[in-house]
Amino acid sequence: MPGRGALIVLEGCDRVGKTTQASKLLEKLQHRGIPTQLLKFPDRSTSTGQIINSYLTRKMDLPDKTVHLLFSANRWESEPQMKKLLNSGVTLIVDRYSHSGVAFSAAKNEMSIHWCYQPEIGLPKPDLVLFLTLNETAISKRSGFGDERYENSEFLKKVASNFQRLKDDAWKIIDADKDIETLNKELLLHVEKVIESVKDTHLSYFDP
Ligand code: NYM
Repeated sequence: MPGRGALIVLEGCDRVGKTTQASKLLEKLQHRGIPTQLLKFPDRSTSTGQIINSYLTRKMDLPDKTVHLLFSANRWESEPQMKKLLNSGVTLIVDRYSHSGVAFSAAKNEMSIHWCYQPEIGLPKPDLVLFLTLNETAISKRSGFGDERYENSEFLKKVASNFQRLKDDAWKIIDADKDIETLNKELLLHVEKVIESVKDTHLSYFDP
């Protein structure tokens, strides 16, 4: 029995390099023969994902709580497949997950962190959250915002402070102000250690 795969999540504010790092991790793990798949939330290809995409690109308005629950439903759509893959030994590298869900929605002031967390209860809990950070000067040197909702500095400051309140033992805070390869090597060390340490354990779930 190969044991179960690890649930590894990349989190952090916009433009810190999560997507680039996630695909590099996938490439390296697969190259080493470790069964791995990449997931990204929101998954804009599903039925809920298409509504979320219309909302983010300002083609549609929706009440804040509705959108929050849609982001969560978008994760629940993948939950059966995630469980199946993890339990069959596939490691999942996930670009944003429940923590983005809570940190972004709670930054709107309409909903508390506690309220935002409730629909996440029961989803598979990450074995490792790689939280990438960048100081303001480094962020300003990277390519600019698009025009999706949430892409403004004031809002993202609130998101960043919410993220700080969500940290737990599974988190590694990583300074992302490094070249792509150096950063990837650092992440890979954490990822390989976790893959090894969880393989004979049960998957855990977000609890109340
Ligand atoms: N976002 C992402 C949320 O507001 N809630 C969520 O649950 C998730 C997963 O969507 N600004 C926000 C964060 C981003 C936006 O994500 C789109 P991306 O990674 O830029 O496609």
